[in-house]
Amino acid sequence: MNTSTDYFLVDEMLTEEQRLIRRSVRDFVDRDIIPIIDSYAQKHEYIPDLMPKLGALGALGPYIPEEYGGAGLDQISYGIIMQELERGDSAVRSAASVQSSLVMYPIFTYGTEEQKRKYLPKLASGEMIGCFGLTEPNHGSNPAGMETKIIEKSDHFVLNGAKMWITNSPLADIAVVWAKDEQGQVRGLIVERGMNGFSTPTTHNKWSLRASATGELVFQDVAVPKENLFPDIRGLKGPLSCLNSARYGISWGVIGAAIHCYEVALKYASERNQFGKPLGGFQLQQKKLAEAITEITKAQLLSWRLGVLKNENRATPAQISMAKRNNVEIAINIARELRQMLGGMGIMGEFPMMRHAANLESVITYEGTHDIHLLITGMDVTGINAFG
Ligand code: TGC
Ligand code: FAD
Repeated sequence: MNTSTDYFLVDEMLTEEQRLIRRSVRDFVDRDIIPIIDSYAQKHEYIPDLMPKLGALGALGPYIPEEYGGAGLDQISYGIIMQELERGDSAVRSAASVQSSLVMYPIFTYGTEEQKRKYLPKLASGEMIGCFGLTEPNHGSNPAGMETKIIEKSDHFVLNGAKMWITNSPLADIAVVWAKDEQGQVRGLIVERGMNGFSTPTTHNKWSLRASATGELVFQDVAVPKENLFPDIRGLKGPLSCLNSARYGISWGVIGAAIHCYEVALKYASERNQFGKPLGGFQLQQKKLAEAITEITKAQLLSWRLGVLKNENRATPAQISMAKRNNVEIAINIARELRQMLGGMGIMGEFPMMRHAANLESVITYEGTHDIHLLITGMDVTGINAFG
């Protein structure tokens, strides 16, 4: 019996440091997440103190330089961390990837030196929690239509508008917010909890990512000091460049969810007998397992190669879209197929398939829907924009 989830020995392409990182994050997830995650997901509650624990692990802003509190790691290390966290739960990976790719990345890339020194070390340790506001009630796939606005005054901007579906918003100390200025250009700014007119209502009743805190960002004449603006980045490429980093991390993350489902199903197949033999002895069940490990293997190779290109600054947005789209699709299919393999037990909280499958419904929707990523690939190969 070959129980490896690394069928093509991707491990051998990792450095010693990357293997150590994987080990330490996997140990953390096995010890601190897997035993409790079902209960938090069932209660629809966020795991308390998750962010400081992720900070202590080095999982927040892993590729941000050490002088700003990050771990100064490469992109493959970042991907491996996301994979191992999502083996626990997509909500845990979401919390880490929003903080890393959507909050620390823009502050590091577009922020002033003062902004970097003020926010990055606390975000890296998990003492401070951040969120990212791009999506609005009327503008999801098409963020260019955003209505949130800033108006310039002498020493501050007045911010009005609303963001919706924002991961971490109910817990956040700061929000990286994208809004249009009076010239209609998209600008980025840091809004702090406690600013008058800023509130973060929680979104209740999700059937997916139940251990993730999701909410809105509401701005009613919020006075944001001028020093909180990202000074030089203008246009949609500001937020979209952050999505490149997060989507790349998701391409790795979802492999972790698929691996967890596969590990559990393979074990179950050898232990559960029907018709006098283990489930694993039936061709139909072998098909499910064989196809799952094949797709996991292909996804691992895709993300590893994308990580190499990212390390060399050569990964294109279209390549990232392809990897995010492919890997989320294989992961959600694996979760659904392998749930069936457990029969009735597959619907129970003791087993992770339903939770992973339900989580992956969000993952296939956020950071660009499955359709949007297909259209990005379509536009790349034909040169024709089919969005409008
Ligand atoms: P378009 O005209 O194509 O581009 C506008 C400008 O942006 C540049 N650009 C990019 N730059 C960097 N990275 C990318 N991926 C980029 N894609 C485009 C482009 O070159 C152009 O630059 P310039 O200098 O000419 O101004 O833009 P469009 O309005 O036609 O929209 C394109 C489209 C539809 C692909 C884009 O808007 C899109 O990706 N839509 C999906 C929206 C989305 O993904 N939202 C995610 C919200 S955040 C989230 O979901 C977090 S979940 C977190 C969690 O819990 O883990
Ligand atoms: P819509 O854009 O209304 O799309 C509806 C359907 O129409 C989709 O199937 C879509 O594929 C399809 N569609 C849209 N346009 C086209 C087209 N041109 N051609 C063909 N089909 C099309 N956003 C943030 O800014 N920050 C966050 O932290 C964040 N976290 C999230 C957490 C969760 C749990 C969820 C569910 C979402 C989160 N989002 C976040 C928002 C997410 O990015 C959006 O939900 C997503 O981009 C889709 O937007 P929408 O929901 O408005 O769907």
